Formats: sequence, C-alpha cells, structure tokens
Amino acid sequence: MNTVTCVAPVNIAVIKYWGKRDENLILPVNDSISATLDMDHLCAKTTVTASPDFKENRIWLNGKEESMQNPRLQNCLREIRKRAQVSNGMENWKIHIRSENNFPTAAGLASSAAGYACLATTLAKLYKVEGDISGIARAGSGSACRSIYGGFVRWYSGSDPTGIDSIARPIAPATHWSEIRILILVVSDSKKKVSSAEGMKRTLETSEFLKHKVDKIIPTRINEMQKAVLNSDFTTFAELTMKDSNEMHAACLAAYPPCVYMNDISHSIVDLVHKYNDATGTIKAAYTFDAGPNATIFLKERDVSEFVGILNNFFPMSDLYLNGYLKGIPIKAA
Ligand code: 2P0
Repeated sequence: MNTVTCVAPVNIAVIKYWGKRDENLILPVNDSISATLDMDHLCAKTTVTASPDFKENRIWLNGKEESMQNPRLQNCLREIRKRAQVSNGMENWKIHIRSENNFPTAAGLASSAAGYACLATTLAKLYKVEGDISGIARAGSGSACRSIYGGFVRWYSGSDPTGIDSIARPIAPATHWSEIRILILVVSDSKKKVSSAEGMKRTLETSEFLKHKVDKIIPTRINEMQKAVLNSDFTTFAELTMKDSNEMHAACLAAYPPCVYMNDISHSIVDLVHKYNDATGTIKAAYTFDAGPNATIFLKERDVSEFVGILNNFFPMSDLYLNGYLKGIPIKAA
C-alpha cells in the first residue's frame, strides 16, 4: 500500500481566464495572471492511497463519496498515467482519493483550482511523475494550473492544438512583493447559479464584448500586468486588476441570456473601494470578483487596518456575519 498527502493553495486571477478555445482539453482563449494565497486559511488537502487490495477506484470530496466517472477527474488520471514512472505493478492498483477544502465549495472561491492542483500534485508524487505538472492540473480545471506555483503566476494559453504549450509559469515569488495583502470578503457561500464552465461557454458564444476584450484589450494588458508585478507598481497593478474584473463581468452581462455573478453587496463593495481611493487621493485598494458575488481586495499591509476599519463601518461585520453575508479573512499572499 502506498499513500501520499499534499496541500495546494487557492489562486485569484487579476487578469481573468474566461473562455475556452478547446472545451475537452481545457485550453483558454487568452493568457491569465493570478496571485496565489497562502495556505493558512484557504487550501485543499488531498490524500491518495493505492493498494493491491482495493477492488475499485473511489473518491470522497469533503467526506462525501462522489462518482469516479467525472470526465475531468478521468482526464487528470489519464494525463498522470501517460507520464507515470512506476513499474512495480502499482500502476495497476486501484486508488482511493480523499480531498477536503477548508472553505465553501463552488462559492466563487476557486475551489476547483486548489482541488485539481492538489490532486495533480498528489498523483504526480505517488506515480513519480517529473517535470511541469501544471498541464495535468489544467486537465481537471483550467485555473488549477496556476495553483501549482506560489506567488504571481501566468498561464500561457499556448497555440498548439494538443495543449502541450498551455502551461503555467511563475512570474515572481510572493517574497518579491511581500507588502501585498489579500482580503477575501465572503458575500455569500451558497453555490453559484451558473457554473464557470457553462458561464464561459455562453459568454464566448454570445458576448461580442468578450471577443473585443480577448482580441483588443488582453494582448497589451497581460504584459502591462506582468510588468506592474515585476516592478512592484501597485497603482498600475490595482487599476488593471479592477478594470479586468469589471470587463469580465461586463462580458458576462453581455452574454445572452446574461450571466450575473455579482450582487448588490458586491456592487457596494466596488463603490466603497473607489470612494476610499478617491478620498485618499491615491489607489490604495483594488477589488476583483470571480464567478460569484465574493470580493477579493488587494492592498498593502500598512493599509489593511485602515481599510478594514472603514469596511466595518459600512458593513458592520457582526450584523452582516449574523446574516451570513460578509466575513473578512485577512490573508497574506503566499
Ligand atoms: C480565473 N475563473 O481566471 C477565472 C475568473 C473564474 C473567474 O477560472 O471550466 O473553474 O474548470 O476550466 O477554472 C473559474 O473557472 O473553469 C475561473 P474550468 P474554472 O480564475
């Protein structure tokens, strides 16, 4: 019997992935860039055990048994088997997979990213797979390839139809920009109405604005963002982060029927951040929203307590927490 356990972090995109050029291979229409969170608060933990005594492959997610027939899970296993380096018979043993998140699943908090990054890492260790494994994580969920690395990470869309060049690469470790802090405001932990996969398919098929964003905005912006990270230029980083989030959600609203992920509380957080920045006469905070109403706020360490104070004033934690709306978790970039 052989057992391996790994943990993997959540990542938050500052230039978003939204649209696939190949649905089966999970190849994106554009490059994306993310920041990886540290693992104290949000992470996935996966244990895989292989045993000659197991009769079948089985998987438990957050303690509940799920089907092994999930095509994305099968994609990951297929990619691992192609590169497995074990020849002691273990490659034929059945496996049991147990994976847990310490945060709400499917609430727009990139649970699949941490989950599949963790699965790919754990399986790679078990089967002694060497080299870059971001492509294996990508086979499970696109954004998972960025969770293989810490710090700031770029996922290159690649151009090869096989997906061989659609991999993630680190831009800079978190230590490169250690004053950055990330605050997650959990507006709702309920499951989203339209999954990311369905939302991005619909947006790509019907939103003219997404085509404009991908063709005309992202090619320049992705390099500007990478430069802002490398130069630790917070003003540019923050402005590009907010614009990219706004444009992703504008593209979603321009889908037919529209995909609506942000709610009234999300919009009031956007207003608050802009008012805060206007009042301070500089850009001190940036928001970004994924496929859900929860906000991620980027700011510098020295501004966290001031911003949280203002946040508490406008969204009294106790009230909103009691109503299950808003919960602040200050998190360091990993
Ligand atoms: C991102 N999101 O770049 C974007 C921004 C959400 C909004 O990647 O179909 O779970 O598994 O490849 O990676 C969420 O989509 O989608 C996502 P699949 P995924 O982080």
